[in-house]
Amino acid sequence: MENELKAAFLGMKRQDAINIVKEALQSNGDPIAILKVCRKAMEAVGERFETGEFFLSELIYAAEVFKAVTAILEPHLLTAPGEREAGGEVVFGTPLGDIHDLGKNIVITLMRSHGFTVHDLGVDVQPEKFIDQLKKTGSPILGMSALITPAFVSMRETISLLEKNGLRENTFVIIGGGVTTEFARKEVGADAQTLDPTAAIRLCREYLRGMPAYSDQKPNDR
Ligand code: B12
Repeated sequence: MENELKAAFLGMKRQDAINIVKEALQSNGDPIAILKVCRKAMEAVGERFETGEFFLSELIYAAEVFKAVTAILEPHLLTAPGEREAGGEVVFGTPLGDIHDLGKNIVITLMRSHGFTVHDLGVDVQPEKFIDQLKKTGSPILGMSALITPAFVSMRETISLLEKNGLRENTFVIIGGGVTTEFARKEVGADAQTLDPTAAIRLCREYLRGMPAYSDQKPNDR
């Protein structure tokens, strides 16, 4: 499936990609694993862009193919309402200078389906806007998604502004998105970094469990 899906993305074959994902789901494929394969295929598209083989138009079209397959995957990724645990509030966005949002939207969808209340600020978000929203909502978690390296500067600025506003100590900052790494996490001063939405949910829950307002949840609520 992996090679076929990659070929469909690289060949800009939207319908092929849709069919492959549908078939994989029908044969009980794990939707998270299928999502990972799609992400890898997008990486391959990015590599061709980097080498000059693809242009911006291909990136745009690949994004459309990705949206089409995630629309099919989404219902399989969601938790049934009855199975939802209470989650915390999260302020989320793509930092200033960056307009990528496909990964951000997936993580937000999954977090909401796992009971989190997510305030999505969209893309190209000014550091001040993140701070204002954190103050307004009292959210204990800030999620930032970055796909281009210049976004590291705005993430760093946002975290500095958190410090200046006395919010840093009580805010769990988690970052993700294709270009982020553990090294980047340290550089920008975030608390956690992952590319895996399931791990992101686990990390946020672990953080909330350590907070007085949330730590009285029963162990089987987790
Ligand atoms: C699609 C795409 C675009 C689309 C975006 C459409 C959209 N609505 O998002 C468009 C065409 C708009 C675009 C534009 C540009 N792009 Co672009 N793009 C890509 C591409 C091919 C795929 C990105 C993607 O959506 N992947 C799929 C998603 C699902 O993966 P993901 O975001 O990593 O998300 C997953 C995880 O990271 C995680 N996650 C995501 N966010 C978060 C947040 C948190 C808190 C957590 C915990 C987890 C998490 O969850 C997701 C689930 O799997 C990448 C290639 C690549 N290697 O990624 C280049 C890439 C990111 N783009 C690149 C570039 C250079 C650009 C442009 C500058 C091109 C140009 N000359 O104009 C512009 C940037 C404009 C700007 N100011 O932002 C470069 C960046 C290089 C760099 N290191 O800076 C890349 C890497 C391509 C390359 N190899 O050269 N792009």
